[in-house]
Amino acid sequence: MKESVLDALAKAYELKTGQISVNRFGSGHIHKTYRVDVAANAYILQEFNDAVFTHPERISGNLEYLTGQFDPGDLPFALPLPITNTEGAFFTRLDEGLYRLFPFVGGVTQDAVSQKEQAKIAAEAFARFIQVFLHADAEKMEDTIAHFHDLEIRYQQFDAALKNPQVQKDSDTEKMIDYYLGRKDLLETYGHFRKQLPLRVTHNDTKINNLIFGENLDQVNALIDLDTIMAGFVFYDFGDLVRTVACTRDESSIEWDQIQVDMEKYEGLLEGFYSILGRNIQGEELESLPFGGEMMTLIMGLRFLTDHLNGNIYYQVDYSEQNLHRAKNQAALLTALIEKRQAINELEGKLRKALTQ
Ligand code: GN1
Ligand code: MG
Repeated sequence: MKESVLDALAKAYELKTGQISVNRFGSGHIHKTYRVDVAANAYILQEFNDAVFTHPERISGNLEYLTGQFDPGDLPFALPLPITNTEGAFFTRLDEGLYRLFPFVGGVTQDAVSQKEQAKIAAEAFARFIQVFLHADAEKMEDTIAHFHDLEIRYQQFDAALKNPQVQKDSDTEKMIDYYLGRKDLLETYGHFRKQLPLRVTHNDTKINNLIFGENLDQVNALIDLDTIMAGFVFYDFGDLVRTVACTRDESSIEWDQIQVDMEKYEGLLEGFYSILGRNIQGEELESLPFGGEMMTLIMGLRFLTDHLNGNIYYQVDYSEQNLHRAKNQAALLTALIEKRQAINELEGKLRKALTQ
């Protein structure tokens, strides 16, 4: 990062002067994230991706609305908001781009969990987030990315990319295209739940590395990546957890034949969600959760493949085939989830029944 940028930011946030060190941090696919150490203070600095989030003011508006809707003491973990600059704003615009600064929260982030108990703790945290805003008016939230989890629109974007691909369609790509076209049947269930279920305030990016765990992995210190908080369905948040927790390999793995559903961790997720939300939301919302696992895996795979066809214009990649590989990974997980659909539904039914006994 350029020294002039650092100097301007240090002024904008009135940082103490002294030795500054800046290092790339985390594994997010959208913003560029750094850990900044100044004197004895640590921060997270983000070069904000405003090609993806074209309305940063909506993020600020949503967070300001939510701040008035809860007492931080109601949650057993932090929701770290950006630090305001000298003008009182969450974002700082420089010629080089848009930046923001967060307090650094210590702890551990992981791309996968190692046992059921941790899956349960993760699910409890995201369920508490939904619970604390159940009384808020989800309609007051603005879409920070239009149609973010809209499966119909994501298929339309995929179809558009297919008509005008920016890469050679090799046989691997063709296979993936056929795979995702073949999953359009999930649109029907999606349409059904969308008509039936209420909109809630949801996080919408509940992948496991958006939690900061305590050193012993037995508690959550903070829930981060708050840009996609907007109105959504409960099954979105449960589904993204399934996608990143209840699987035997993480999202970046290329060991396709090792990708399976981990039923024990799946059970941990259901237990965690139900222990917090089981009595607060509707029966059909609970029933929709297993569908969320399939749907969120499908939509991510579809988005990765669409980006591959578009020439990697959305997600950060380390190599040119990475989005295709991510799509292949998600396809393997989706296949495994569909194969286990009956067993998963039985598990969900059993836990839902236990709530009423
Ligand atoms: C992106 O920023 P990050 O890496 O937490 C993406 C999510 C995807 C995820 C896949 C704004 O999240 O929707 O689930 O990558 N965020 C946005 O890993 O597109
Ligand atoms: Mg993230």
